Amino acid sequence: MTETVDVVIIGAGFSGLYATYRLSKQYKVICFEKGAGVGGTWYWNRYPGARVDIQSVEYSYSFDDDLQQDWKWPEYFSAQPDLERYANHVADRFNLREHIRLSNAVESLRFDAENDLWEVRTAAGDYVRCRYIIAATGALSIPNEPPWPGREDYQGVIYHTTDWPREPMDLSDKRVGLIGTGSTGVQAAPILAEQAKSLTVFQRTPAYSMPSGNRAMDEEHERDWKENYPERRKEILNTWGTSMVTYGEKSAHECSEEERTQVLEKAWNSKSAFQMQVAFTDVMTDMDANEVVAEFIRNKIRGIVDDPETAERLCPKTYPVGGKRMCIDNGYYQTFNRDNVSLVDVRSAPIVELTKTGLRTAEGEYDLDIIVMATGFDAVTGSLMNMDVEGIDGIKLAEKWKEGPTTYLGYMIAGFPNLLMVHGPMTPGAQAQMITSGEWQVDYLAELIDSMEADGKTRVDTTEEAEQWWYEETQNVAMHMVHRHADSWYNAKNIEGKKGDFMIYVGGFPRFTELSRKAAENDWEGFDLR
Ligand code: N01
Repeated sequence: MTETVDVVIIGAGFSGLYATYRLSKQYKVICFEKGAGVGGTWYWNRYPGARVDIQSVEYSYSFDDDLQQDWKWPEYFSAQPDLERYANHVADRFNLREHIRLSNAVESLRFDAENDLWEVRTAAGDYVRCRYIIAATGALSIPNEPPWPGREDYQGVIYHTTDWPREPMDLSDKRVGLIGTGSTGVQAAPILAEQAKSLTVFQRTPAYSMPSGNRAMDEEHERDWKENYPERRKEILNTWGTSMVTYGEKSAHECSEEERTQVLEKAWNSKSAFQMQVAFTDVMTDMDANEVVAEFIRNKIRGIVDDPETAERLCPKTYPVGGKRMCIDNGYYQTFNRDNVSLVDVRSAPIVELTKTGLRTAEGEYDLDIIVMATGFDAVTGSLMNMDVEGIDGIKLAEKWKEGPTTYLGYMIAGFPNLLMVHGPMTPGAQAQMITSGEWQVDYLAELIDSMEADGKTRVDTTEEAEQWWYEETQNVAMHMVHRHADSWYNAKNIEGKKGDFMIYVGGFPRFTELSRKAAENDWEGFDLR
């Protein structure tokens, strides 16, 4: 028998869980989840050291005051098990499991234009028809594994960080190779170094990272947040990255050397990587101002790492601070002072192939028992592109997006009516704290659905003109920001062969929400309602 529901939600990560909560109050909802548990990112990413890089008092749901008052975070920056526990608690507390089907990946979506219904087919054989799809598929779900030759010859074990096994592993007699030094590699390195016999870090581009200052939650801090949640949550929505910062009031050029150091020392100890980006008014728009911050961080690295040559190799010099997601670490640079850790530069001598016993770079061979790929993700579009999605007139999403994604405000794709996205391409993505910005987007989409229902509309699409406007806004805003000088997953330049347009909106969350609200208030301008 064919099931028909109002809304199918794809993904039971933090946004999908909230969408399930929000929409199941009024509508018949099914949420399909590929994993065997809820939590999305925090279900899959269980590599050693996996931990959130925003304080948990902020990186948490705001939709239910009892929840935010009751829940106790054991540390300032929660580790993966605590975040997964939180996701499970939310699923249980709000009875969401009755709507969620685990281990059930959506394989295809087909729009039936005669009836304004989507046909959803899943790996477990479910076939469901629904009026709306909410794709909460996550920006970072499809692993990027560079196709080095020789993989089948390698006799050790390879793990991408997102597929780390659930069972504990004894690494004490293992020679581990870690490829990649983005946020993931920077978190994994210190723990792998402690656990493994040896750790070789293969670095192509060094990261900017600052200390998290993580520690057990202190009662005073927790009480302060819990007493002030309503105002703080509101304030957060008005910050560039939906995370609490204190905006610098002066340009870096207006400050004396002494003032600059004072401001930057404070930012360095602030427990927020976004703080470094707003320490002066022009860090994210002026390359010279940015260089002041960059050199401050390089000097910190030089001060931490004992071997001057290694320190210099760890210093990022080819792109601006904040151009890629800045990292926040628990002893990353200190790791390179250990006797069992070495750093290999694979920019000057790239990895050529995997061998029977390890890997070969252009300069030498490395024997490794385990290779950890912290090589990032086919970000933003990967998960939707992996499904067979067919819109009006048989148009395939893979075909439409083959040169790169286009969307209207990140929520909709022209020709794919009633398919709504959270954290879709050209939303602020990880340039905003994902739980809060996800809640905001879900509320916005729920408002759209509610208004359609109230007006008796059955179809919402967008137009190519609206997509073109948003494309230009997204690319233009990036041209005013230092992001344009960095290759990263924000502009798809982390994956060979991609066009390199910005897939992340870097104009800040307040501007994104302002434009979204303006569209809603102008009778859903840019949305084509029928
Ligand atoms: O991925 P990345 P990530 N040869 O793409 C390297 C979020 N996150 O998983 O820079 C050699 O940033 C690549 O080198 P290069 C956060 O939003 C959050 O680390 O391309 N190296 C780079 O060093 C983050 O931005 C949290 O030159 C290769 C690394 O692999 C996002 O996830 C924790 C290579 C990939 O870095 C992604 O972070 C973790 C090759 N062929 C992640 N290909 C928290 O909240 C790639 N690399 C804590």
